[in-house]
Amino acid sequence: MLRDQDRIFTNLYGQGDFGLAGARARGDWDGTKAILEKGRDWIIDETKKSGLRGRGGAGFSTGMKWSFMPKTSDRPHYLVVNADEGEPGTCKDREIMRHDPHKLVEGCLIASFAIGAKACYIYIRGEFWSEGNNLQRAIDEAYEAGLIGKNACGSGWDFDLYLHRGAGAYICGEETALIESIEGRKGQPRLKPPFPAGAGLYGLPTTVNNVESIAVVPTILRRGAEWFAGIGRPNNTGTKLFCISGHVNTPCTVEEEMGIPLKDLIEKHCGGVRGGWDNLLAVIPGGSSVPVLPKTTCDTVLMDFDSLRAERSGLGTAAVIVMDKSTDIVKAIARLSKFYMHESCGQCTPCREGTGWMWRVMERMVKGQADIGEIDMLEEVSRQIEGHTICALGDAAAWPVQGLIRHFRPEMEKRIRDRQGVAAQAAE
Ligand code: L3W
Ligand code: SF4
Repeated sequence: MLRDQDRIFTNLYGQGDFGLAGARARGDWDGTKAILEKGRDWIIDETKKSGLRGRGGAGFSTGMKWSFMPKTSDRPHYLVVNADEGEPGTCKDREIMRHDPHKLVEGCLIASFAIGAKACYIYIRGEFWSEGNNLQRAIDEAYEAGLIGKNACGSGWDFDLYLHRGAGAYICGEETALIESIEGRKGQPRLKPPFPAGAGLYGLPTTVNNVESIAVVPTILRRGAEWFAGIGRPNNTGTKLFCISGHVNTPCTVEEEMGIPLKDLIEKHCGGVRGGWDNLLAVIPGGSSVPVLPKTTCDTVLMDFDSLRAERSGLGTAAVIVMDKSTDIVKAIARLSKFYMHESCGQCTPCREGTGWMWRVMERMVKGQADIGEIDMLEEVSRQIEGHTICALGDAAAWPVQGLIRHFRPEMEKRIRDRQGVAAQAAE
């Protein structure tokens, strides 16, 4: 369990003032100038040493990503913060922006300085209206206090921060679609490479990071990389926000150490599974894009990138969706198929056609109106989508279906057999 003194987002539950006075009382903006004076290389090295891996889903090393930015360049560089948080089940970045926006603003300054960016755009999900207002207030306060703007914190570095509100498209959470959207175009992902570090916003070197990744940086640099690296497990370090929803007694967003057992997370912070642990059917451990896990795996699995990958699922956004035995698991995954079909931007054929195809077959699976052989065909189609599209939405649509077939095939077959039995009886 994470010790209280190791929590970064101590005021997550609205106990504190989210404004500048409250933030300063919690230690934010303390010694920021001194951090900047240590220089870009120090900030990047320290972030690498901390082991911080991106909190938006992919788990890519944050320090490494920053090091991809050109070291010397006469062209503008940009930091873009992904605050779109569209992944179903995910509500952790919302908590940061609602209760602790100054941590993000300070992180934006430090990260931008490290990558040589004098401007940063925070792309916030349009539905986060009041969170956007809190964040804008924090930005305004930081300008007024001289913490950002010209000669930010007295460091000699000029830095501007802009809030950009999105308009409700899930795909705009994909980093290159997000960049297109800021540029005023339809949010459609770009082919990678080039990665944003080479050609991003307005074709210029850009780093895109998740809100949580940026908001933890000031504390890491103040307390030291070793402190952060000492929490969690090797290659899976630090504290992490988990958002737990579904069939638990008290759904919540909580900060814990990376690698906490899933069972502890649910029992200690959410009052347990509705009806008790034995009433658990399955858990989606990282937002709707990662494969579902059956109870037997949930009994022992650890909540970190590598442990969940070893179980052929993923930490994703650490949005834990708990389903008890009352859940129609085939219907639940079919609903996700509908979501991905709806959110596909339609650029590439495997995703545009495949997501619709999977959804239609899944709908028939829900009703048992399918042949047993179609389960294999469904799996085969999901494999045709996975890895054959421009962006990860294709994978995200394929993986939940694959997870369902891997762990709940008997349930799918039984449904088809039951339906065939009813039809045969009716025909007699
Ligand atoms: C330069 C290279 N940069 C990789 C950068 C790349 C990106 C980051 C990770 O997908 C996942 C996805 C969703 N030179 C580089 C390089 N980069 N190689 O590193 O890249 P990548 O391609 O591994 O992932 P991605 O496209 O960022 C993100 C999953 O997240 N997800 C849902 C996300 C939803 C949210 C939300 O609501 N907040 O984030 C859940 O699992 O499926 O697998 O920056 O440019 N050689
Ligand atoms: Fe668009 Fe889907 Fe292709 Fe991504 S995978 S670019 S969402 S069609």
